[in-house]
Amino acid sequence: MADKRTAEILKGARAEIARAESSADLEQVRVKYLGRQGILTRLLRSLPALPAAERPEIGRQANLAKAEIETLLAGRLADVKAAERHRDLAARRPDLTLPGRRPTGGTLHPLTLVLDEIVEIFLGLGFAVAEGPEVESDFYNFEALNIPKDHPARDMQDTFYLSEDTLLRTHTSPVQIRTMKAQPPPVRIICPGKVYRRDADITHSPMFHQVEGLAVDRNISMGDLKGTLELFARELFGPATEIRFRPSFFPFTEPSAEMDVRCVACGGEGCRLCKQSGWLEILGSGMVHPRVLQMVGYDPEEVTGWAFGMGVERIAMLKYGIDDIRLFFDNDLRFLSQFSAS
Ligand code: 2NL
Repeated sequence: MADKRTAEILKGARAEIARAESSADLEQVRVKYLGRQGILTRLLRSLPALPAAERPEIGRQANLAKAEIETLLAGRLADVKAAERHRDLAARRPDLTLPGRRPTGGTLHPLTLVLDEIVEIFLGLGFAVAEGPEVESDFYNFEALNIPKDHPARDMQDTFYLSEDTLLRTHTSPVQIRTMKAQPPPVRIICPGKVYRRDADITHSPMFHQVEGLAVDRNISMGDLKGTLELFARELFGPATEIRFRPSFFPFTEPSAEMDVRCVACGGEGCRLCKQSGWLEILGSGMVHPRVLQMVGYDPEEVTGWAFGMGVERIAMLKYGIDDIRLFFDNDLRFLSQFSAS
């Protein structure tokens, strides 16, 4: 025979569990029936006071009721939690109208910027760009440039040799030799590219960049050289840039001259950058040595020419006030991202 009180309690609990909308509601129901002062708890606690004949059956039914309520609470709690999660997700829909994260744009390497600028100036003057191999023969790198066998530049100390006769070019002059051997005068070219020397400190890198220029034609004079390079300096460093030429020596030019520009840091006052001289050396140049012209099959009685060479790293360091050449090759974006075309 079903106990009326247990049946009532169970009926009430089933209805309340079914109505519960949240985990908080369910907790209230649990406390009401199964808590320390809960209705069913109190019934179970009062069993010992019942007549011995009724005690087992009422106890059995009360325990069954307790088990059912626990099962119903757990089941409903799972449903309610799932519903709560759905409501939460619906309330936090992602905003599909938010703009995306923009990819950061790259910048040109400072050496590329300076190299391009130098090349553009000479393209504007009617020069053509010529390129050639970085692995060269002794002939193109030294012999054809009138650099004798015992010259210090040929030393193992300064040149990367791959074999007795092959090496990494130490300047871009071999490109000019190749161009002259391949075509008759006139020639007006610039040769940008990588060159290699066994040297490494804050102003020297074992690989660096050079731009050399060459003009060969009838009646080419030192005056053409000075005028061209003065114009170049004013395009690169500004229209008021002062220049000066100093006598120098290279085996492949005679006469030879180095060109200085007014110190970009102090304007000529004298400072650390220009070592108190007020001037910065930016390139070497000269009239192409007659023996070099002969070696490529040109007649030095028919044509004359001039040539120059400059280090791109050195120009970039002066232009941007960079004091350590290694910054160009460390690939540190904190350094590289500071340069942009202007
Ligand atoms: C420097 C000096 C120079 C040349 C390079 C040259 C090339 C040929 C013939 C004659 Cl094919 N000369 N190049 C001439 C004078 C100077 O470079 O300080 N470079 C960083």
